[in-house]
Amino acid sequence: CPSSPKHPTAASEKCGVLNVTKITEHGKKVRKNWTSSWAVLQGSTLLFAKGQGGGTGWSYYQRGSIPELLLSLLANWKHSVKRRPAVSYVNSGPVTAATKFGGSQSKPEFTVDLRGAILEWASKDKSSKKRVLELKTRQGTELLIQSENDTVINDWFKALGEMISTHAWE
Ligand code: I3S
Repeated sequence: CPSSPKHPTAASEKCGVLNVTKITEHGKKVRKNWTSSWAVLQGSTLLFAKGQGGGTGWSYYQRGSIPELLLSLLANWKHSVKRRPAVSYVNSGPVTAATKFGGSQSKPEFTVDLRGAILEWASKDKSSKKRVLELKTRQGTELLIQSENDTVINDWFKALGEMISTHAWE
């Protein structure tokens, strides 16, 4: 999984930027709020990061602005050096997807349990956008996941589908 400058420690099966909105939470319809998020797929968990975009190294990278990317990486590095504890991470507890997910730099906005989830291409009545996946979890959350890029969304469809079938009976 390619790491982003903002999430250099994320080690996972797949990650990248996706547009996402919840449409149902705990079985109840919620208002759409499309946001661009850094998504990480790890095992049976799909995580979305808080605060993607707006001045992150990754957004500079996406825009192709190398000088800004380098400055941002340097700023992030200085920041993480300051915040890094003197003792290393040995015996700091189990390393889970959530703790690996950007470490001290960001917290997951929300996580999705893929066990027993249903994934399909969203019908037109769910969104006017193209390339939209609909993900329904056992917990009664429904998400729409979208990308402007065909390859990106097809790859996510495949990866999520594989994860769901792998963990379906857990
Ligand atoms: O399914 P909807 O309600 O037509 O979804 C659209 C709205 O949520 C809209 O927000 P407001 O109703 O707050 O203006 C969003 O801006 C649109 O993006 C939503 O539709 P799409 O078709 O983009 O998922």
